[in-house]
Amino acid sequence: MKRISLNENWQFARFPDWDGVGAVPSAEWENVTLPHCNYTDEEPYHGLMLYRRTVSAQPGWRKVFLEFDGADQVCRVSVNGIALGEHRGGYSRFRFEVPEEALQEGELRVEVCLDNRLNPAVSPTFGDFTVFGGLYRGVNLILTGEDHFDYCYYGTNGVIARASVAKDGSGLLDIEPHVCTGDAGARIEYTLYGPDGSVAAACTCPAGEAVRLKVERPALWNGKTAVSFYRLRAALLANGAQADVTELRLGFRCIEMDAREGLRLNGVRTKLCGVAKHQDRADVFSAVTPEMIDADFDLIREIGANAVRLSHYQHPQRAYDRADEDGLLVWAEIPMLKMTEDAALQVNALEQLRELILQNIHHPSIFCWGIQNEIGMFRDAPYMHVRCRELAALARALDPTRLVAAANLYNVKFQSELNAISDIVGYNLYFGWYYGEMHDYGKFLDALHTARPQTPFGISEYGVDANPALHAENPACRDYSEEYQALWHETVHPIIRGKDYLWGSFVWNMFDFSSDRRDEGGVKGRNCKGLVSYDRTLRKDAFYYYKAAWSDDPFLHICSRRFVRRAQEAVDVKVYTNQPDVTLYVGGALIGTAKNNGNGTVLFPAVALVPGENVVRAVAGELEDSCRFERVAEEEKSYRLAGSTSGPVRNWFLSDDDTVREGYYSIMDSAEDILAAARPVLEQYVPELLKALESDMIPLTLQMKLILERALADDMDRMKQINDALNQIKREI
Ligand code: GCB
Repeated sequence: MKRISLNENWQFARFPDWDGVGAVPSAEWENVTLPHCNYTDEEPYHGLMLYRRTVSAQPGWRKVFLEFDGADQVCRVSVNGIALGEHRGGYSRFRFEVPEEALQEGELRVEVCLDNRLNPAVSPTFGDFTVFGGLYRGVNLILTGEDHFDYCYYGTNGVIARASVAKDGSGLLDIEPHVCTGDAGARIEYTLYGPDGSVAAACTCPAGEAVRLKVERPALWNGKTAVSFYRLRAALLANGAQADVTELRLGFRCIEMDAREGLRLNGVRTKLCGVAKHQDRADVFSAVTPEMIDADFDLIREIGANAVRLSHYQHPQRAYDRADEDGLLVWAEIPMLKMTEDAALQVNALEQLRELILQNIHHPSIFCWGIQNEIGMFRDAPYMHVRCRELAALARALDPTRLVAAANLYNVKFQSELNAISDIVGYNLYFGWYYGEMHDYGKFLDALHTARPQTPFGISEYGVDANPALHAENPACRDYSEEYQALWHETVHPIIRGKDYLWGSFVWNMFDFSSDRRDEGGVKGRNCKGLVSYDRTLRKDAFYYYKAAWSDDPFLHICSRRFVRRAQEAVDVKVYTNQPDVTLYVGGALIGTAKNNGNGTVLFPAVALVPGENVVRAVAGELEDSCRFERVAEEEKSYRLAGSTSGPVRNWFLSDDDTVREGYYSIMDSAEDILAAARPVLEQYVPELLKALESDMIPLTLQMKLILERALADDMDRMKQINDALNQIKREI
């Protein structure tokens, strides 16, 4: 097999509808190089796109395939006017064979039509991330002879290799080959090379047969402790010659999960200290290069995480490769975020799950396949349970060696079926941001574990937004300040760390990411829960909190360094570090030496500032960090979110006791219950919101109070009127 990049010399145009494909005016064609993403923040395009280029076919070419590493999201391909096929789903690899008659014409006119409009039959149909569109992962040409591995088998290399460790410690490699050959006697020669390059196992078998290779005492892929790789080479022997060769890098390791003790990697208890990531970043959006992916993983290595949730869809191969190399355990998943009753959507979800698993099954880093994220946001209905069981069954059938995972949001009832289908469950928890207080984690997690002691739970997401231009001396919920994010993680992480029954957690999110539906915290189109900025140039303070908790690389970092202009006479100076103590100087004068509190933090309370410039210097042995604060007469307005009513959590206008009337509805009920019992109240007071609720724009399982707080901002009078009206409607007993 030979691969040739086709990334150069494309033309790109938007067009109005499928019938208008041939009618794009020539002035509207733009020359582009792949990977290409057509999205901009100013113009988030959701529509039809066309890419075209020509390729001159060489006389010796026998079998030719077009390879797409991801095309967002419904993609139709034709060559010389002959339709090759359609692929649905923006994140997996797929290939189409170029037909003989096109090859004979000598010139291949390749046309790729893409549609990234919301499509009820293609996942995702909802989500807090942008569906960018485009040929954003490049295109290749694959050339083979007449006999070859089946490169069109769900985008794989035609060799599916499942590695596992048997009870006696030996490594088992179950190989399922898929070939295209006219030779009934074709055979495959398998050679498995060990980490040192020597042959660990080998055999030659009929090409249609599944095979098991055994390695007596394999060197294990052991996460961050050590990674060992094996290389499988499969050579197809057909018609008396070596017809095709394909290779896979893989590893042997054993993952076990226990509801009381969490995860074991190769028999050793390993708590996952993870971060989640989306694929996109500033300027290029989804069209990231391998170098950019590497830079992201360098930051994940720097922070010291041992796991990564590659959310909420299949990522490019480079990401899984890096996770393999860095010893990170990966939660891999399909983009299933809203499960409607549309049967075609389920067909597509199953297809995307099959592609995810078959294309990535050889990566030792992947420990689970995620089948859904927060589908309980909209409802928790029996048809969803049936479909999740179908997805879980497919994952288990394709890959009996891995766990099936699901991520639920906090209001999924503990005894819900949604907690009973997968092997492990993660809760996405946002106490102290969307609801509740940051200290609520402990209570919630213990109650969850007590209610379902048999289910292995982890935290699949937790985090809060921070805009690093915003600052607060007294940080408070939803002020979007860098300080609140840091304080929040400092508070929440030790609670999570202290729960031995949790298999682990993933910070939401390692990086800010694009979400074209958002406009908050002073930044449009972004989710700012990242520990690192969208352009990757800025590590927020919370990044260093985790670095102190997870990394052994000695460092220290003075917090709030962007909070330069200070109106206070004295300020608390906080240093994040993994060193035992830190000495602080301000303007050259020694302030003192203080101890690490065991949570990565050294605090110097009430450090006096002189008017004007104050150079702050923190020292721990050889390590040093410095920044400058400027004492000013008045508070710097730009540090606060425009229009915010300053700091503290928005206070509710009534206590819960005044809101709830025994035996009657109130805003403390779920939107679902209120819609069923008191729709006219919503129609009278909030008709727009009612529309949004009825068109599935807002999760119905959320408490009405939370929804109203967001929808009505500070219009407490209207909220009170609604509550009063609900208080008149009696509950059916
Ligand atoms: C979630 C979702 C994730 C969002 C996140 C948030 O629970 O799973 O996709 O981005 O919350 O920031 O609200």
